[in-house]
Amino acid sequence: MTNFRLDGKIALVTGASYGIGFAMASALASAGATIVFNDINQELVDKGLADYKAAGITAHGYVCNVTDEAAVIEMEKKIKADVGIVDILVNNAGIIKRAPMLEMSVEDFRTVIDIDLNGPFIMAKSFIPSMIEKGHGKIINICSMTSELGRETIAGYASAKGGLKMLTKNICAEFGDRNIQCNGIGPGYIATPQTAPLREKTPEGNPHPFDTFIVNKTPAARWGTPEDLAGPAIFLASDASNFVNGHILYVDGGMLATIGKVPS
Ligand code: NAP
Ligand code: GCO
Repeated sequence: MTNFRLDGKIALVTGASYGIGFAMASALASAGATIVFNDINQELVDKGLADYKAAGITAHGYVCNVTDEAAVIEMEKKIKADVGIVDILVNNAGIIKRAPMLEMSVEDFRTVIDIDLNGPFIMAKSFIPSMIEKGHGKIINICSMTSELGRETIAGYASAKGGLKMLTKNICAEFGDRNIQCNGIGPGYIATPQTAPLREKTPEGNPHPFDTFIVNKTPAARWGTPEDLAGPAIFLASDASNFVNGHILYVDGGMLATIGKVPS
């Protein structure tokens, strides 16, 4: 019997006060996991705790910046003492900065790389030893369409997400024989605060040109929702995926399968 249940498992989802992280954490909870999450400040953690409670989920929240190795090591110790050894790590926390490359500061490029790539490295490095000790572990890195495709104005983000795809494969290579499965989820264009600027209507009340572009380029003919990622997250967090490793599962409504269609 294929087991999609997560009863008795502890799942840590980074940056999960809202958005995709919140939706994936809620899905893992529905499959039986105990939910732990972190976010960048206490206000966001408190908001997340209240929203999880409203959803009937007793979550454990921690303030931690994923780019701060000392803080991550401290958080790992606290979680182990408070809740237990983390079985499932979802590296979800991330930011994006949009600017033409020649106008993008090196500082902004470095900041995106730090949060979107160095952060998952620091988190995995800090949590893998206890997974080895426990005899199993699941790591799910939240990649992107831009792990495969470039787009103007997001040089730092695409570089980070491309690197995150390869970090995923490297963790698979180094720890597969320790019963650790490290896979990625590559969401397509999802309606969250991160993409809100791309969906704002024009002053005339018309759809944002990028909104129209994405709907036309996606075979599903719609933006994804955070809930579209629930099933893929449960699959990659569960024993049902124990022989899946180093794989990036694109949840994109079919976008990567096509060059797009002529606008009608
Ligand atoms: P979001 O709405 O911006 O949420 C990201 C979360 O991560 C926020 O809670 C954010 O806190 C937190 N965060 C940022 N920097 C952090 C840090 N240094 N340490 C800890 N937490 C931090 O983004 P989203 O749309 O839900 O996306 C979540 C993940 O999916 C990201 O990795 C994103 O790149 C990826 N993704 C998104 C899409 C999409 O279309 N939305 C598609 C593909 C991949 P703050 O509020 O303080 O920033
Ligand atoms: C952008 C978007 C994308 C999405 C996502 C697509 O500006 O192109 O923000 O980067 O967030 O990563 O998979």
